[in-house]
This record gives sequence, structure tokens and C-alpha cells, in this order.
Amino acid sequence: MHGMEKSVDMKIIHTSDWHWGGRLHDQDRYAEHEAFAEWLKDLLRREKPEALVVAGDIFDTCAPSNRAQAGYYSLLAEIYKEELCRAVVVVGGNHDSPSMLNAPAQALVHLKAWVIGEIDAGNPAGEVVLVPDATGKPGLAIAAVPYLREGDLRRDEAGDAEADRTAKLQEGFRAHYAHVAALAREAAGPGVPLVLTGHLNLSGATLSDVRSERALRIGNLGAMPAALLPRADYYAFGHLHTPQALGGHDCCRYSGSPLPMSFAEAGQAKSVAVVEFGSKAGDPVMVRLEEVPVFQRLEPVQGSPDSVSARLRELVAAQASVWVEVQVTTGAGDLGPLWNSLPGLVEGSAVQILAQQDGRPQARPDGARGAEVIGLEQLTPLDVFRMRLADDSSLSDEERQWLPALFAEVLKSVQEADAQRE
Ligand SMILES: [Mn+2]
Repeated sequence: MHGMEKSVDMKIIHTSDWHWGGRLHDQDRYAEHEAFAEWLKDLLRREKPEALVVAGDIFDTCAPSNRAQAGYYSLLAEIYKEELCRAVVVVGGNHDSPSMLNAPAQALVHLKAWVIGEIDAGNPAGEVVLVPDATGKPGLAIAAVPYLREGDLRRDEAGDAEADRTAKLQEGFRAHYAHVAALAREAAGPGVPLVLTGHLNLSGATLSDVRSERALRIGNLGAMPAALLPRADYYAFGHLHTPQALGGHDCCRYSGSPLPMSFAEAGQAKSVAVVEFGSKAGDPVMVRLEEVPVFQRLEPVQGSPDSVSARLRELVAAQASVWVEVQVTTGAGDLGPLWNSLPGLVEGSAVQILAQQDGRPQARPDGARGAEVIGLEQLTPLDVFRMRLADDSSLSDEERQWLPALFAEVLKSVQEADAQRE
């Protein structure tokens, strides 16, 4: 033992993408989020980390319901009351309203929760959180960078070529992270391990499901190269719902969402990351995944009308408590009789049908193109825009080329507008 070293090394728990208040089709998910909060508190009691880091998308929408907000604030209050860690660090994601997250930030500091809903160009030091060790000295520095909107990274200049635009965005991105990381190191002092947060899409990461991560397909920012990030001991990322290490580096992680955010993620193991640091910056970091229990079983039921009915009967007979999404993918004919039979099939059971879709590829009787009946919820706004362009014969080829990019930009600015800001 060396007298200079701390007796206990620092530990954090990293999670993200709670999407509290989110729904699955029309079904609310409060019971699952509330169960997750209980499970997370148990984990904190067992692990006794110094900090809990939540890397964005706390809420599913800019105006979450009061019940979703009550769940979040109660969790912060309970963590504080029970002294389950020394700091909770929350950064905004693309689904969060920055001003909504920030509104109680001053009050939450008194619960040892630091909330960074968005960057403040005039105060980059506001993104630095120092987590004390057992002696009260800085034991861990956190560069708590939230989701970066395009407007955060560059000022619009008319006539920028696309290549210049991308270069400016990347330079703005690099410079912001470098600045906050330097401030964090400076504030913490030499040798203190550094954690960087981000809610973003980095090149190298894989998408689990284009439907629940649809924002990724919109806009033209593209993935940021991970090489633009400064050196750190651990990177706590959010945005992708599948837990994953970037480029095989265990210390560079997307924690993934604790709940499956769509039926495409049903059956996927969900986890939070438990991260233990060495005595000083640069020491090896130990990462362990704690699997989140399945609070509500989901099952996509697909196939012919007969196989769909058969599977539902099996689930009912097995007394399964399961939410299902029914999709007919093969077979001919009218699905009316099947749809009419479904309520009776599951009546009185714990099988709940959240959605039923005709996903058959064959042509419609009227011979229309695009044949399969795709629900609007399966398309992005950009998909719909492209289909409308394809239908409009008055457009030139050139217009078809550039209109989608322009539309994507407008869409992005609409989606990123913080309506409740005032
Ligand atoms: Mn996100």
C-alpha cells in the first residue's frame, strides 16, 4: 500500500435513454419505469458507487406527463435521502427539452444532482462536475456534455458548401469537447480520472432498430468520428438503445436503454454499466454490465393468419403475461376475419395485443405500387416526403435531388425547437 493512494477507488453507474413517459403503440409504460427505478435503487444500495451518470433521453418527449416527471424527481429525491451516491449527473438527449430539464437545475443541486440540459456557450465550465472521493477531494472529473444540436456547433453562414458545413460542424464538435475536457482536468487537478458524456451517434456504432432510433435517420449531421473526442478514462454515451462498446473498447460505451423501446428490441438483453476506476488517470478501468430484469415481456407475433392465431393460443394456454405486436407477413385474402377473431382469442388472458398490422408484400387489388399496407408509424417523415416527391411528375430531377436534404433540415430544426422555453 502506498500512502499517497486513495483507499477506495471511484465507481460510477452509467445508464441512458430511459424515455420516461414513452408509450408502446397506445400502451403506457409507467409500471415498467417505476419498476426500473426500484431496481436501480437496489443496485445503488449494493454497488455504492460515487456517482450515477444518465447520458440523455431521460424523457420520451419535450413535454413529459406529470406522472413521468414525478417518477424522475422522486427517484432523485430518494437517491439523495438514502445517500445512495455522492452525485447524480444528468445530461440532455435529443428527446429531452433542454429548458424543461434545466428549469429545476438550481434546486436539484441541493439534492446533489447536476443537470445539464444543453450547452451554454458563455459558460462551458457549467458542464464540469467534480465528484468527491471519501476524503472530500476531487476523485473523478466529469465533462458532462449533453446532446449537441447543430446550432450549438456552428453559426449559419449563407452559401456554405456541404463539405464546409460538415468540416465546421466537426471542428465545432471537437473544439467543444476539448474545451470542456480541459476545464474538467484543470478543475480536478492532476491524476484525477476523467469521464466524458455524450448523447450522439458516433461512427462505428450499430443501430438496433431504425424505428425507435428514427431521429438518427433525419437530418444530415451524420455520425461524428470518435477520433474527434479528447482522451478520457471512460466515455459514457447515450442515444443507441443496444448496449455496446464502441470499436471494441470497453471504456467507450453506449449503456443502451433499460427498457426495450420497440418490439424489434424484444428479447434483447438490457443493462447498465458499472465502471470502476483505478487510483489515477490512465489506470485500467473495469467495466461490468448489470442486466436489467424484463419487467414486461414483449413478443412480436408474425406469420400467416393461421400461425399468428396458433401462437396467440399457445401464449394464452401458457398463461403468459405478454404484450404482443401481431403482423401478418404471408398468406392471401382479407384479414378482416382474423382481426375480428383476435379479441376473443385473448379475452380473459394476460396476453395483450398492442398492435395488428398487415405486413404482406403482395400487390393491392388496385395494382398500386408500394403495395404492402405500411402503417404511417413505420415511416419517417422523410420517407413520406420522398414518396410524395416520387408521385409528383412536375418536378425536375435536380429538384428531386436537393429537396429531401432541405426538408430534412427543416424537420430537424422543427424537432429541435424547444417549444416550452418561452
Ligand atoms: Mn436519443
